[in-house]
Amino acid sequence: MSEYKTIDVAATQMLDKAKEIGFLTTFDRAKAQEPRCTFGNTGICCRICLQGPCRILPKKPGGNKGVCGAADYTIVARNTVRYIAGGAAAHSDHGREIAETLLHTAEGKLKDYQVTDVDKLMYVAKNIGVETEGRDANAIAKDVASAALAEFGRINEAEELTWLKSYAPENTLNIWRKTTVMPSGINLSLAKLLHQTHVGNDSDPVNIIFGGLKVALCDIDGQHLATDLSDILFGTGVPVVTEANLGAIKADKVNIAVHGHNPLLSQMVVKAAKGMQDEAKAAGATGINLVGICCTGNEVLMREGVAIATNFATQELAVMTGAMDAMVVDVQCIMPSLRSAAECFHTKIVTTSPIMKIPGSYHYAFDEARAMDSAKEIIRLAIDAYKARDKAKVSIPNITNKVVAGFSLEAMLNIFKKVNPDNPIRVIADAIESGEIKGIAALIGCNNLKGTHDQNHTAIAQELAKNDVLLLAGGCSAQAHALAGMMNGEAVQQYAGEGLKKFYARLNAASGLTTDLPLMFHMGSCVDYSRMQVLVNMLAAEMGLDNSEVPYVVSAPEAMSEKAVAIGAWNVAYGNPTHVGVIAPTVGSQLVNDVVTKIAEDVFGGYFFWEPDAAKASARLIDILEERNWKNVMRK
Ligand code: NFS
Ligand code: SF4
Repeated sequence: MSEYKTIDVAATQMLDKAKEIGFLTTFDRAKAQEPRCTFGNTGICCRICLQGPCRILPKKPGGNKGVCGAADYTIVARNTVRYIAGGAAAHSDHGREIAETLLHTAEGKLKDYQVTDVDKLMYVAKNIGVETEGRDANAIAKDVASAALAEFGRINEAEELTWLKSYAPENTLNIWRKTTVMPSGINLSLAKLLHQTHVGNDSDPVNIIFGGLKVALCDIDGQHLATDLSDILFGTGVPVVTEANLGAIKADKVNIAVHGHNPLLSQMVVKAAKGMQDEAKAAGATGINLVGICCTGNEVLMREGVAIATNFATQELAVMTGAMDAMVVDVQCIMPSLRSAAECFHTKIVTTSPIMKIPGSYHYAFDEARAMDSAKEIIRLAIDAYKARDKAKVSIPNITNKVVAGFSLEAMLNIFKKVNPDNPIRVIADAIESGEIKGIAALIGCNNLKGTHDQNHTAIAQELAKNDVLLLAGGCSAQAHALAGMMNGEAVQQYAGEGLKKFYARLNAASGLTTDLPLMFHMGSCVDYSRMQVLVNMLAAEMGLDNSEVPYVVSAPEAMSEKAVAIGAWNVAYGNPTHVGVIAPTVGSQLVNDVVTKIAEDVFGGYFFWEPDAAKASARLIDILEERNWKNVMRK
């Protein structure tokens, strides 16, 4: 067992190296933060106005409320929904950038981008009600992009968000309408929520939570349009075989990591690199090697088969190899400490977004109008850096694992089609109804060093697989499985129960792929989680169930970011039982905690539960699936 809080062997080697050179990593910093302040940890610290911070001190006369009189439930509810606001802002702003790029592409203003996936364009256009008959792709793309952009500025509260309305089942929509959480505009809902939680405004915890859920639904709306429009611009993922872990960094190559979330730049870097191998060779390397970290990594993995270097908690360790020439970052989940790590080596950290700069790092303002040239210039920076690489400082863990990824919903349905050409989604419905598999679990979310890096991700996946649960994965969770060698057909043989093995055998026999299907279907980045929800919606329709009756659960064993909170919240609103592996800062108010873990189920069918122990969490997830199956049988 590693002396560090990680199960990853490559990470352990690099943590040893960090220790040797005296670099304090996020693992050291996580330790230094312990013990945490109980007020903050349980959510009963309020800093919403300058009279704060106010803490709830129940035993002190006058201390059981904040200076303004806010009770624990108000403080906890406000803090929680402000996380959701941060997450929804990040996801939807990402979506807005993609939408603007598609619009400008369709208008012929951006020469380096084009409509790549016309089938997806048609599918999306039809879903959201854009006319396609006899129109050319750019005209349709322009309307689709405009419809996406209209989601942001709409202020007529009688109208509803287009993506939500077009994809969610009628029953679910009606629950949202009845509970007044159905949003009309993304910006409006975000502004309203910040207003609602201002000092001296709403103190009703339930009303505040409903405001938060409305914004969480904006989160999935922004996510969903980001996915749809990224697919249109860059293509929809198809199965790819590649590798994962730090061994994907190559000593003889110019290594460039793309890190962050937005594919607008990383896609260009991948494209540009293909034509620049000779420049790398002229500098003495054998070529250019691209690797991915976090969700930008997932985006280019899905569409281009780029290898995964590592996930969130271990991003600094990619620099520790001494062979990372440039790390090109865009937005979100990028540790500011990368810059200090880079100082130990020759690595260039290149920030590219006007809202994401790191003092002391190299800022290259990415310009979509000259995207290809920008990408080339960034690659040249890396090639220059390579020339300054000190070979004596290079040590790359010799660890990689085979990865089979690229499972957009379209790619999955194409495989199911080989088994059931008329009704592909029936393939899963049959397997559930016959008891071959217990249901589906989505393994999602971040790393959180309150626990051990990747331990619960992998442990829960293994336990669920053993119990015949079909696994979907995304985000840093998917990367955890990939790093650990679980995202391939061999892992099915090693971990799956008999039922799940049979299910896979049937798919493998028909799939026509050159490799066996992996233990979990990697559906993309966190912004792509709508792919999972659309699958559940289809399954509900096929099985004649409400969304909240489908044997489907969600697990974020190491949730960390505000985005993860927003994602969890819309999953609950969609009817999905949602496990979070860290104790949420809602426990400081019994009332709020009960609302999100119990009462939510009566209203939406979905609810949260907090469970840091992998064995207990797995057992509960399996119980939930069994209970839903049992109820569905009884209903017939
Ligand atoms: Ni999701 Fe992906 Fe990772 Fe968490 Fe961050 S990269 S968007 S937020 S840490 S899974
Ligand atoms: Fe304190 Fe109220 Fe201000 Fe919060 S809003 S910091 S509880 S006075």
